[in-house]
Amino acid sequence: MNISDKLRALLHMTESMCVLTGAGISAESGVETFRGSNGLWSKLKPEELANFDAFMRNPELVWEWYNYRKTLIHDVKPNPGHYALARMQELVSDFTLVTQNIDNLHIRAGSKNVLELHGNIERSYCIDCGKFAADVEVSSENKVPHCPTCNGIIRPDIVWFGEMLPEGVFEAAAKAANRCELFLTVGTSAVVYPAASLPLIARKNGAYVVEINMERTEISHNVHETLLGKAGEILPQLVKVKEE
Ligand code: BV8
Repeated sequence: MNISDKLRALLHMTESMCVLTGAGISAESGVETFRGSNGLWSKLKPEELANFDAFMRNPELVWEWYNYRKTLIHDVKPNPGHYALARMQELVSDFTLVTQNIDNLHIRAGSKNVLELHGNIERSYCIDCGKFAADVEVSSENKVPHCPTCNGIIRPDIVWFGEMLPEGVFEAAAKAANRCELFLTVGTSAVVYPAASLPLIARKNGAYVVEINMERTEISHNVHETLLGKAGEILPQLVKVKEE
């Protein structure tokens, strides 16, 4: 994959970068994406599971699904794409990493102050008193965890469809997109809002917007460059250029 002169020059000089990641960056760790041919949503409909009504109708089923995903995630490791972004954060003074992923792999790779737009599968909270629950154990005996303080139902700390994003997180991400010189959108199909509006905010602010994906997406016509390939192979090359 050859890096354009424009991107090479920008990588050398920029001190303000914002990166948005989606499920594609975790694909090489073995975590299924959502909308790929054998992705998670090909078997399930988001409306069936990833929404509050579905949870209240059948908390056991939704917890079973998240518990299953949690065990999958505990068995995988960050890949070179995650590590490259953690390294890039050390090289760029104003660096913001925004993720739609809930798999905690950026944090495990060493990235700091990650803006988690859709929550994190390692966190849960009580829907009645709001208290955060430490790592909840879901088992055949305890299919729906309850709050030790008020006995309310505990839910995964994940943003479901139709739910607001965590207070202030999207606003911080939009600010970073609005001031950065270089914006990377990595491994996302860019169909979920408001996350998918971030590359467009960056473009409007005059940032150079680069998409890294295995295929073209909904916003490919709106970015300056699309680098087709694996995030785990392309991102380390961008770090190498930055370190030149
Ligand atoms: C909200 C949590 C305000 C669950 C998720 C109509 C039009 C526009 C918007 C809407 C609309 N109707 C409703 C909305 C809003 C809705 C939305 O955007 N819907 C879409 C689907 C139309 N958004 C919301 O509801 C959001 N909240 O708007 O609040 C509000 C409040 C009340 C009422 C109205 C509005 C909340 C959105 C959060 C939803 N939660 N998941 C869970 O994860 O279990 S979304 C889900 O999709 C995941 O979180 C995921 O992060 C996200 C995006 O998916 P991607 O990460 O992009 O993954 P995908 O599989 O799609 O793509 C992977 C890509 O990687 C592919 O392009 C592939 O080619 C590429 N790839 C694969 N391998 C590699 C690779 N790339 C590089 N290297 C590789 N190796």
